[in-house]
Amino acid sequence: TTIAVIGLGYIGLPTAAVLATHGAQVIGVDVNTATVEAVNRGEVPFVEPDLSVAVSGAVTQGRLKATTETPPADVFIVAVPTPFAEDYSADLSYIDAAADGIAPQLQGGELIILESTSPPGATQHMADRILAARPDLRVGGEAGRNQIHVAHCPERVLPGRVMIELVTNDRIVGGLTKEAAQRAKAVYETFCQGDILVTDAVTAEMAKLVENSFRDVNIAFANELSVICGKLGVDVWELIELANRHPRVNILQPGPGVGGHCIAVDPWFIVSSAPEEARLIRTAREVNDAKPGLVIERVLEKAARFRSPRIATLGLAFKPDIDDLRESPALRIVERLAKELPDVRIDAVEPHVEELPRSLADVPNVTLRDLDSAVKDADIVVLLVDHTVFKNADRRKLRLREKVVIDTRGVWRG
Ligand code: SAJ
Repeated sequence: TTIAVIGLGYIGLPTAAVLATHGAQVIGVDVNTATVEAVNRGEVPFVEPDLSVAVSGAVTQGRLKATTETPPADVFIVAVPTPFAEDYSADLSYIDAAADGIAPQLQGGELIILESTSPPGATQHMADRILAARPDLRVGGEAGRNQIHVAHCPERVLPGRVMIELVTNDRIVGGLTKEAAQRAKAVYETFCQGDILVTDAVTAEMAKLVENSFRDVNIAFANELSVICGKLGVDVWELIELANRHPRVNILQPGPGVGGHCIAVDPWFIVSSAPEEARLIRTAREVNDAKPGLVIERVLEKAARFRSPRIATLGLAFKPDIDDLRESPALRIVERLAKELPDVRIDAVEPHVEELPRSLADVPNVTLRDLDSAVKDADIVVLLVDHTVFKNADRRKLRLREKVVIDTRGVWRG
């Protein structure tokens, strides 16, 4: 079988590599020529444990190659970004571009799988777009040469564990037709050890969005508790620890906001497709999005007590022990603090990166420094990410008692 994987990003490239390692002939397609060239050299343009070995192995064996033009194939897997537009609806332009590339290559009989996280109806939308370009083809109906098969199979892997979770997670496969779902199931069975659960396309689209909304709503509950506790003078982390001793209570951890490219985005796809009904999901998003602003207010309040304060901010990543700064509340907080306090020196500590991201690189009052020296010089220490190195730091040596400490993750309690 020849499989074309459209989009060689965080999901497409690992999927292409895993398919190739399990016997398929895989052609990766990406608009970015630098990505295509890197893959053809057997290299990976981003950090993901164990991915490099898989890609270089597949390329050396001649099972994986990359190109900028969509080739003919038996199976097409679309793994392109679906960002949200300004009105919070999904921007389907990358899916449209992928469909436009696939349409002219079809001969009938192919299977097209959408893997990108999508709003309800996107799989049907992609099929409609292909059929508009190819009125000689059809989806469903009697079996025949001019029939194509379209399915949705959302990815659910956790960044940092992609190569493991691709193989071990259960997968949901939703077909526009039953036959499409069965064919897609057969593709994933070649490498997936988890259960493959078959449904229709819209249910599969919703399943992915609902998983991430579930987490978002639960984090919002913890974040709202932290604001209430701030007002009442209660230690929110102690409160949660105690409440979680109840056998049916499991509250998540509050923090400076919710980051990443999934949990902070996907709930909006549900809200924009049912704006009147999705009240709790919308409010949870708003609660979580308000959190960085509340942290900033607290820092400004403390800073006003000093004549010329110096601030150390700990962490820029969107979650612990990774180098991923995309949609990171910590990064946003540092950017805004630097703007609000142009005369204050801010020392940003992020042990997982070697240089400041572009948005901070030219900001004159922000410097990337190591933990010890940044804290030593600081009047105010703001902990934004619960990296293990911060948790394990020797607090006495850092003389934290002499500083104003704002610990948004509760790692330095007690
Ligand atoms: N967070 C908290 N408190 C918590 C847990 C998380 O504030 O108790 C914050 C984190 O700091 C981070 C954000 O939430 O800023 C999201 O982190 P995460 O670890 O919950 O999730 P992601 O974004 O890395 O990956 C999620 C996963 N989805 C679920 O767990 C339901 C993953 O399985 C999905 O594949 C991924 O989204 C995706 O691609 O959709």
